[in-house]
Amino acid sequence: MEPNNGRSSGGPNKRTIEILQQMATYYDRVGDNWRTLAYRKAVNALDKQKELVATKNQACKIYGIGSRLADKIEEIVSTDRLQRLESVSSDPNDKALQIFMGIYGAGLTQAKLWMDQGYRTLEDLRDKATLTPNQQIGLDHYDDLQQRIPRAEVKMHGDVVQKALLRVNKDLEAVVGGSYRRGMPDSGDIDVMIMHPTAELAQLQAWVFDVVIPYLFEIGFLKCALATSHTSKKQARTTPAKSQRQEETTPGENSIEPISPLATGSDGGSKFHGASCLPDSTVWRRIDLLLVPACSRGAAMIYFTGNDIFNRSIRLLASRKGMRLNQHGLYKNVLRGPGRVKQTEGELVEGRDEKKIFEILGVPWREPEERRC
Ligand code: DCP
Ligand code: MG
Ligand code: MN
Repeated sequence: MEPNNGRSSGGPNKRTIEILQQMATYYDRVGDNWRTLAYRKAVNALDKQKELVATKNQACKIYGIGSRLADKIEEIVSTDRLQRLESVSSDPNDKALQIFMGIYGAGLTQAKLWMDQGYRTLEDLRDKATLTPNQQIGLDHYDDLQQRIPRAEVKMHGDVVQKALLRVNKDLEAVVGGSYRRGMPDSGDIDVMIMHPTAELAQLQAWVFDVVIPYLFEIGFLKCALATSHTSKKQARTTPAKSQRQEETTPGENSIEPISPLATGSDGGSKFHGASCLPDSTVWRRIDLLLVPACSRGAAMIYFTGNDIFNRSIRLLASRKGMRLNQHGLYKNVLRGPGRVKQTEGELVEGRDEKKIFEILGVPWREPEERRC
């Protein structure tokens, strides 16, 4: 197995990947899920090619690349540029929109609203707009929160959480998931799963929400809560751009439930979103804590390791086999009505063991580093 950190390897299609990646980022920003997915799939597919893919014909033969994308690949290779990308990135309104959407907590809708009110720059917002407390934080820490976090620093944030957990119970564990667990050299945020060999959710909530999080605020590590499933709905409504997108479905994949990380049901909450800062630093980072009951450790590991595309495909596969996979477990005998809409929860087949879930689904085990699509 070749070690691959999930970033483009610098192979023969490096330049094409670079440009397609920028298109994916653009579509992601403007909330076009379907194109984002198509571009990301093409990036992943190209990254695996050992030779330069130069023509439409060659590109079309690759699984994961459709004919329109194949056209774009040919354009990039033959002209070293992509007109579509240049037109989107030179439109001043689009630039303002992208800047606004870069504010943590502001999605497309909010960004458009600001545009409609005549604002075009961050200074406009600072001076003239009425912002929610979270938007204010997003604006004040705009540059920090935009930056990717180096792997070593992600680990240090995880270590702070781990230390705080040990003060409460010696078996509590902080496992850093997300892009970090997939081996990426840097991350957009810090995703920490909080687990214990036997504790169920209520116990974890008591430890984490009542003791650990207040302590982490006290020592100045946690700076603010941005949205948490534990607090009132009102606070959780300031939804980060990422999760807004998660709630939408993609054409052709509407048979799986949208992945909604803030969904709580009646469990009283199992997530905390906020910002954290290391003792000797002034840079605020985005941090997500996920409380994982012992019975769903494996399912949560899969969910919180991602990536999102891998999660979609493994969930779709489960649903095709009459099962259902979510962050709590793998369920069978799920009754589905028209449009494959779920009608019953089904019976839990496996939740604890990540490998067993793969096995039951008949999916060969994939190391986190390989979970890219
Ligand atoms: N997740 C998902 N579907 C989504 C969003 C997230 O299944 N739409 C899961 C998979 C992700 C994990 O949650 O890996 C953490 O989400 P992040 O948004 O933090 O994404 P990553 O950690 O993968 O990437 P980044 O480096 O941008 O944080
Ligand atoms: Mg992450
Ligand atoms: Mn996250």
